[in-house]
Amino acid sequence: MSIVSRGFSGRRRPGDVKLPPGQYLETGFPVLSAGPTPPVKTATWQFTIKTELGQQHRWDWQQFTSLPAEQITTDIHCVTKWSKLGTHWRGVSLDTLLGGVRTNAGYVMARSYGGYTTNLPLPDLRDGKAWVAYEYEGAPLHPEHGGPARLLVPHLYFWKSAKWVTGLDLMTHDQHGFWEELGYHDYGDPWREQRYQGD
Ligand SMILES: Nc1nc2c(c(=O)[nH]1)N[C@H]1C(S)=C(S)[C@@H](COP(=O)(O)O)O[C@H]1N2
Ligand SMILES: [Mo]
Repeated sequence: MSIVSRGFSGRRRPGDVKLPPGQYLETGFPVLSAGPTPPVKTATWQFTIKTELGQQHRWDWQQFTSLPAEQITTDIHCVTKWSKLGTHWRGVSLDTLLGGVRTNAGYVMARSYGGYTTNLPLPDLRDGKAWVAYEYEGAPLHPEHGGPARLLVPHLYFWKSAKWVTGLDLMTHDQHGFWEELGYHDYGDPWREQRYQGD
C-alpha cells in the first residue's frame, strides 16, 4: 500500500489540468461556424436516422424531447486549439436513438440544417460516448452553438459535433464530411493530435 497523496479533494485545480497536446484553456465559449446560423424552428425540426438499406427512423421535436435525457459534464476540444473544461449539457444518448435501429453499417455521416456534414465511425456514437444535445449550462442551446439541437461527441475534436444536426446516414463505407474533405483528419482524436489527414 502506498502513502502517496492523491491531492486535496480529487477535484481538478487550475494547476493540474491536463489538456490534449497543443491545446490551451478557454474560459469563454467561442462560436465556430463555417457559414451563417441556419434558422431552425422546433415546430418543423426533424431528426432522421437512415440505415444503409434506406430504412428511416424519424423523430419530431415533441417525440425527441420526450425521450429519456441525460446530464453530461464533459471537456471539449476544438481543432483551432481551445479546450473548455467541465461543460454541462442535456441531451439524448445516441444509444437511445440507435436502440431500435437494425444496421450492419460501420460509419455515419452526420447531416445538419445548412448543409454541414461530418463523418464518424458508428462505434464512436455508442456506449455512452455521444448525444444529441439540446441544453447547455441549463438553458436551451443557443442557435449560434447549434440550437435547437447538436451532436455532442466530446472524445473527438469538436468539428465532429455537428451543430443543427438533423440526421445520421448510416454507411457501410467511410466517406468524408465537410472538413474532412478539406483535409482535416478522418477520425480526429485530440489526445493523439489528429488534426489533419496524415497526423
Ligand atoms: N453545422 C455545423 N456544425 C459545426 C460547425 C459548423 O460550421 N457547422 N463547426 C464545427 C466546429 S469546427 C467546431 S469547433 C464546433 C464549434 O461549436 P461552437 O460554435 O458551439 O463552439 O462546431 C462544429 N460543428
Ligand atoms: Mo473547430
